[in-house]
Amino acid sequence: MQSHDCSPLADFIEYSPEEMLLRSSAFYEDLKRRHSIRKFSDKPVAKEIIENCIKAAGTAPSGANHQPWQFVAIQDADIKRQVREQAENHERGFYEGRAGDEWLDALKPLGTDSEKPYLEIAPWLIAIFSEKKGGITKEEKNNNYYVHESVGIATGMLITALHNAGLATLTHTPKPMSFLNKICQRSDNDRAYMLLIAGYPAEDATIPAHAQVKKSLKDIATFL
Ligand code: IYR
Repeated sequence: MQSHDCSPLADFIEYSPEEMLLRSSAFYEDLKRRHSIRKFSDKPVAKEIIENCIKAAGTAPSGANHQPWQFVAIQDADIKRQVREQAENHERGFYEGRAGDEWLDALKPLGTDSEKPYLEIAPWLIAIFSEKKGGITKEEKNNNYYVHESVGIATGMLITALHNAGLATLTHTPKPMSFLNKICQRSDNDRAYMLLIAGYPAEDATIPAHAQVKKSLKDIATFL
């Protein structure tokens, strides 16, 4: 290996094989309770909880450790209203033709439509952006690498952190999403990646039966 500045791995915790078995199984049981919901309560969620979850997401691995992501956490009612208005505008175009029949058929069992009241009701919207140029510091404008992969991993970790904190989430990708740049005051260097809705579920929140069908281990994994 080329010489480079480094330090010993000091915070690795080695569990016994028994503990690992218990931990892996307990984590699966807990993550199994994560469901995307589309009815949120307006019950407030403290900013510090969202900050901690974003910090957790920010520990994700990334290409050359450039951390090519930006999280814009929105709780301001007026900004949420703008997001809803513009997202619904785009979604109407999508549901009224742009999607095409095959896509609309695939969405039928989820019961989605262009109405997105949760964009105003949920306490937090987190707009996730990927950065085209960047670097190890905020100021750099070098090439970023594996941007999609890196931001995807960080987003997955954010969803997991929010679930672990006790919050329900929904991933939302209005198409196109570029309207988020203006609302969130991000430059052309940023590309809107996903909008996460986070909060408490409404009392009448439901999970579509379709979303509860999970492929079995043998259908998603091969052991060689
Ligand atoms: N963005 C639209 C449509 C949509 C697309 C997929 I793929 C989904 O899994 C769910 C919805 C909407 O949010 O309604």
